[in-house]
Amino acid sequence: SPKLFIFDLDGVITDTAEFHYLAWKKLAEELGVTFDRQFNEQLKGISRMESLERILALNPALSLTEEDKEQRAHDKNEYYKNLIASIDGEHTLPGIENLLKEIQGSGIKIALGSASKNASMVLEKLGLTNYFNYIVDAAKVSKGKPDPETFTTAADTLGIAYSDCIGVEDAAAGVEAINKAGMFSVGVGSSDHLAAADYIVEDTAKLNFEEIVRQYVS
Ligand code: B16
Ligand code: MG
Repeated sequence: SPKLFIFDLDGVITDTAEFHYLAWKKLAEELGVTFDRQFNEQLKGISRMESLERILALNPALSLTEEDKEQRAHDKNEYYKNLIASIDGEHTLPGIENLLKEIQGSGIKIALGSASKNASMVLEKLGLTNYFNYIVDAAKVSKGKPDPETFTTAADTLGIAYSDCIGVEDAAAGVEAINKAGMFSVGVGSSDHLAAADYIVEDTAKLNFEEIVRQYVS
């Protein structure tokens, strides 16, 4: 059986993915760049600066100085923090807290593997910090998803073999990172984006502990 579950944050534990989208959309509009949900899929799991670079690439006529880029990334984070200021446990996605309880109850460790610099704050607001044995956020890794470092760092720190780990992700870049780490990947969302996952469920309500373990073992 598995020894460690590693959860992505945005889009898996809570729907801050929607707030990231709204914050980027506001910033993109200020830059005069058209930005839609389809394009936003490419930003999921990607770091703040890399996301900005991808948005800027939509309009090759734009050329920003490094200083301006820093300012724009900062602005986006301010919009994002305003949007998440009032979130609480009600914002935990369906089935997640119960799943965390079951995993913890069965003696399996739990880690967070997030590309967000705001990860610890969000977990705290949701009241879920106590379920986690370790938190990997953007400050702990040098290479973001799809590099496997976010996930391998969690396993290495807790002393667990990669083959004993299950990663749960809503982003294509995240699933790729889990697969590259040699872990079992669970994708949450549409198979259009997540076809590479070892096991896919439509939404978090369909994440069932016993079923995930069955899929992992088989
Ligand atoms: P921040 P995850 C990722 O979090 C988000 O999916 C991505 O949209 C965001 O740009 C990234 O964190 C950086 O977040 O600006 O808060 O540092 O999905 O890996 O939990
Ligand atoms: Mg995510």
